[in-house]
Amino acid sequence: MKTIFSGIQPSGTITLGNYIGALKQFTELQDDYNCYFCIVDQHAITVPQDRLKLRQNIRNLAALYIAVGIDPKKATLFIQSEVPAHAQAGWMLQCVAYIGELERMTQFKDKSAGKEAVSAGLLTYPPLMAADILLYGADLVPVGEDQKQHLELTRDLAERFNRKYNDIFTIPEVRIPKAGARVMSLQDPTKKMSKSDPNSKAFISLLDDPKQIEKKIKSAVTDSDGIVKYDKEEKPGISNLMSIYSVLGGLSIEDIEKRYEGRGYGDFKAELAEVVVRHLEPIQKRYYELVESEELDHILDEGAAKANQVAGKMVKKMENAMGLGRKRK
Ligand code: ATP
Ligand code: LTN
Repeated sequence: MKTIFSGIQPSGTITLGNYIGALKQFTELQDDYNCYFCIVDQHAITVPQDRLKLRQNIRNLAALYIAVGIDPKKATLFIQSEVPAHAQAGWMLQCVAYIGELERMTQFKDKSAGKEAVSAGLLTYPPLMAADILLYGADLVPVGEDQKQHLELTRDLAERFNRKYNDIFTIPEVRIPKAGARVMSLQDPTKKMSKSDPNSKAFISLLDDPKQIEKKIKSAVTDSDGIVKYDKEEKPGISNLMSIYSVLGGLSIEDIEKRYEGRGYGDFKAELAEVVVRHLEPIQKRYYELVESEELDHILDEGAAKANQVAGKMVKKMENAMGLGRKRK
């Protein structure tokens, strides 16, 4: 069985973008792959976080992973900071990465733009991400399109390490979903929907209640011609809403165009809100059962134990390859 690794930052409430771009794919893959799904809290502290909120977000994200359908019997679910191998391997890979290539990452450029105090961690984020993936020998990494560049760098670092030290890493492939790889902001359809957007109208959280969902969809920015037609360039707002409809409502884009022919955006938006609410209802129910439960702690304890075992072995291999520490039998 091939191995999959992916991670989500506990940096806010999970959005429809995270769900369509990442979580939903995960549930479809767990039957056919040996899966590791990680709550990457060490990545989240590359930008300022409130400690109490971070703690809560970690728990919420763990509960959401399971609420959307990740089965802990099939997949390993764990918290990054509970597996020290990530920080260890991250450091070693920082020493393999070049500053120049890290400075070229668009996520670094976006997140550091205009900021006075930028943490060194924001720059060295990709080697930590590479560590996450390489520690488990992942063959495949399902992510949204925004992470493609980080995956390319991961492959470069793995190849460089294999060449320079010892051939120990599997070179991972990226897996981008066909539909919904990039869900856009509801307020600015040229920007990706992001859970750390300061304007909460820009995203739908998986935990929003029906009223909030309806409101946010109603106030989503579209054009003014009132024709429900998919055209990403000329009509990015309505096209984004149509993509969401298509993925969650199970209709093709053509079917949606036919269905709303001659009807305005009002009708379309009202029905899209219904589709989203219906899709999220069972997820939210399961989430509230889980979030404060002991069951969740058991799952995370078991996940960390399994991950520590696998990742600890790879750290030893890396240290051996680089000549760190003492020789052991
Ligand atoms: P932040 O706003 O804190 O940077 P984020 O919302 O971009 O966070 P991440 O934790 O960085 O989310 O990403 C988790 C996963 O969700 C990744 O696989 C990422 O590619 C995917 N993802 C994030 N936003 C979107 C989006 N708008 N459309 C599709 N996939 C997305
Ligand atoms: N960088 C990713 C989160 C992330 C990740 C990973 C994704 C950290 N480590 C390993 C896949 C595999 C993000 O910002 N979305």
